[in-house]
Amino acid sequence: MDRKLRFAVIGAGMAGILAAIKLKARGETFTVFEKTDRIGGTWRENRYPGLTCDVPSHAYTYTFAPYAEWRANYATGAEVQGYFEHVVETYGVHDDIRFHSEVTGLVWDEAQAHWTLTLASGEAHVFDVVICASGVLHHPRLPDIAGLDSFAGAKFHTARWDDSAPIDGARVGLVGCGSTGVQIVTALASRVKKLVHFQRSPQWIMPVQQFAFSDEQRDAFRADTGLIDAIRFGDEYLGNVKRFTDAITHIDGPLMKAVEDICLQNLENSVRDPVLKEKLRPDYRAACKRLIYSWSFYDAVQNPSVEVETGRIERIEPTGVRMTDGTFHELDTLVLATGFHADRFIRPAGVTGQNGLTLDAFWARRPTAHYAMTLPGFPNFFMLNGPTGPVGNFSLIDIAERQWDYIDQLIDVLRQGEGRAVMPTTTAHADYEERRIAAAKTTIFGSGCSSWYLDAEGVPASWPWSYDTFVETMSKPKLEEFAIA
Ligand code: NA7
Repeated sequence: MDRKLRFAVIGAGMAGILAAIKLKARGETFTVFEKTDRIGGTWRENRYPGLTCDVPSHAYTYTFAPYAEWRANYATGAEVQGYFEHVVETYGVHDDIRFHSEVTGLVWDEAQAHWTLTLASGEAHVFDVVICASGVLHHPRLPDIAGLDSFAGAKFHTARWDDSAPIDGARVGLVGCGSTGVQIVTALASRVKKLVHFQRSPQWIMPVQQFAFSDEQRDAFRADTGLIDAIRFGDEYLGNVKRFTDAITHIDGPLMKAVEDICLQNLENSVRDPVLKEKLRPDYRAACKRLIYSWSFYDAVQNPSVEVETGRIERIEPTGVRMTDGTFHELDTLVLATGFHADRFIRPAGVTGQNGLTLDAFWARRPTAHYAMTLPGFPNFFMLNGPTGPVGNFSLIDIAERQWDYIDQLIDVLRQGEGRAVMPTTTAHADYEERRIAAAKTTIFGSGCSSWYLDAEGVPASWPWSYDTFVETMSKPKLEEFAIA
C-alpha cells in the first residue's frame, strides 16, 4: 500500500505551480509556501518596461496546459504572469498555496526521517518530502560603483521597478546590457528625453521574428489545440532548441559558426553609424553570455534619444554619472540592470541535512546537485531548476517538467515503502560533478567571457550535454546512484 507522504513545496513560481498541480493530480497532501502575496515568481517580481519572454509564447507553457490566448509570438511579462494565474485557477491549486509565508529554515530529523520547516513567523511544520522550487535569478546584484548611494534622483534595480520614477521626457541612465538592459532600451528609447546606456560589454543579438496572433488564429487555437502542439512540439521550435544546444556544446562546429554569422550580419545590416556599429560589436564568442533574442534592439539603440556610453564609470554623484575621462551624464533616474546573484537558490533560508551538514557548507565551493535535483546528505530534498541544470540552454518549463518526472519516480520509492529516505550517494554525485565540470569547460560558457553562468572558480554552472542527453537522463533515475534507507 502507498505510504501517505506530507509534501512541502517552496515557492509559487513556475516550478512550484507545476509541483502543486502534479501532487494534486495524485491526491497527495501538500502545502506550497510562498513568501509574497502572489504567485508567479520571476514574472511577478519583474515588471520593467519591455519585459518579454525570450522563448516563443506557445513553447513557454506547460505541456499539459496549452494556451490559445497569446497575443504574439513573444509574450510580454504581464501576459506570462496572466498565463500562470490562469493555470493556477484552472487546476484549482490556489487554496493549496500559503501566501506571506517565507521559509527561513529546514532541518532534517534522521530518527524520524522528516524535515522540520520553519517560517519567518516562527511557525514550524513537519514534512516527509521537500520540493525546493525557489527559483534561480531572484537576488538582485547591485554594481560595486563608488558613490552609488549618493545619487539623489530615482535609483533602483530592474527587479524592483519604481513606477513613480521620472521616465517620460526624463534623462535616464541604464547600467547593464544583458537581456534585461536590452529589453529596457527597446521600451524606453521613444519615451525618454535622453537615455544613456552604460555598456560595459557589447552583446550578440540574434534577430527573431515578432508577430501578433490574430483573433482568427486564437479562435483556431481554441478550437483545435493540435495547432498549438504543432508549434511547441514542432521542428521549428524544438529543432532550434536542439541545434542551439549542439552549437554551445560544439563551439568550433558549423552550428556555432552559423549563430555568429547570423548575429554579425544582423549588426552589419541594422546599424548605420560606423562608430555605433563598432561600439556594439562583441569581442567574445556568441552565446558565451546568454544570447539575446531581439527584433527591435538595434532600431531602438539608433533612436536619437539613446547614447551608448562605452567608457568606464568613475563614480556616481548626486546628479548623475561621472566617467573616468571626466565626462558627466546628468540624470533624473538611474536604472540598474546589473543582474542577479545566480548562486543563492533557496538561500538565505538555512538548510541542515544529515549530521548537521548545512547547505552553505555543502556548497562552500560551488552550488551543485546531482543532475541538478538531489543532494547527498539531504534526504527527501528535491530541487526543481537547481544548480548545474540547463538554465541557459532551453526553456525552464521544459526542464522543470522533465525534472519532475524524474523526481516523481524517486518519490515512488518512498510511496511504495522501499525506504523512508532517498538521496544520491556521495560517490555517484562526485562522479557526476567530475564529468559535468570536465564537459562544461569546453562549452561556450567556458570560452572566456564573464557571465552569470560561471561559478566562483569560473566553471560554467550549467548542463554541458545535449538536449537529447537531458531528455534521456531525466526519463528514469538510476536507482543504483541513490542511497535508500
Ligand atoms: P545579466 O545578464 O547578468 O547582465 C548584467 C549586465 O550588467 C551586464 O551587461 C553586465 O556587464 C552589467 N554590469 C554588471 N555590473 C556592472 C558594473 N559594475 N558596471 C557596468 N555594468 C555592469 O542580467 P540580466 O538581468 O540582464 O539578465 C539575467 C537573466 O534574466 C537573463 O540571462 C535571462 O535569463 C533573464 P558585463 O557583461 O558583466 O560586462
